[in-house]
Amino acid sequence: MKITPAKFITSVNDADKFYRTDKPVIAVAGKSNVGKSSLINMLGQNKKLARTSDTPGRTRLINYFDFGGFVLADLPGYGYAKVSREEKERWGALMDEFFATQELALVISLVDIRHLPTADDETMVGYLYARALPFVLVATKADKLSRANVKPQLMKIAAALKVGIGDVIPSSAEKGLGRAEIFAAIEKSVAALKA
Ligand SMILES: Nc1nc2c(ncn2[C@@H]2O[C@H](COP(=O)(O)OP(=O)(O)OP(=O)(O)O)[C@@H](O)[C@H]2O)c(=O)[nH]1
Ligand SMILES: [Mg+2]
Repeated sequence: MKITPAKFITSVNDADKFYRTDKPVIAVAGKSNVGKSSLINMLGQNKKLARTSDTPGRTRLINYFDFGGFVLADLPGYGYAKVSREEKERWGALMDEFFATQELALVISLVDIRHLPTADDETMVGYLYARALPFVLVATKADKLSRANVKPQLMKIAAALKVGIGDVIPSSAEKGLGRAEIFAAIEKSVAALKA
């Protein structure tokens, strides 16, 4: 697959405006502050591609990025306590529309490697199963754990989400860890789409 320098395409907050393309679309999902935008920047090797923030809830829109052979959609995070009920409902409606109408090659579902998955993480993965969407789990911020703790923590996360340990890719946006494995999962999903 040809990988060209990644480029921002558009931001949308409305189902009418979901980006339509012939390229495979891959969504990046996860709770607020888990590191979705940072992961996209790591994959694109450009720290200015997607806006990251220490403040959770930074990405409120769906942001699309062109990676040449595919398009990544940076989804607004879930589980951010400080948003109003209306905002949560708006988020839920937008996500339902997104998963119902945007054709996806893969969902990259992120969890924080330091913690057991939250109830919202479990809901997200359950939703992916229910919709029979192809997905891969990425455990972010692996640089924050000691090396010895990575594998035991991956096992706990895999068990909680009822997937095999091979289905959880450890990553670190800081260190560039997991980049090759994530690209391999993307390539596989794109190939499956064409088969
Ligand atoms: N140490 C470390 N910090 C990370 C990593 N990935 C993200 N962060 C930090 O975590 C914070 C949140 O990262 P973002 O990429 O903005 O998270 P997000 O999931 O896009 O958040 P929202 O857009 O608010 O949903 C920032 O302070 C990042 O620098 C990582 O792999 N290692
Ligand atoms: Mg973000």
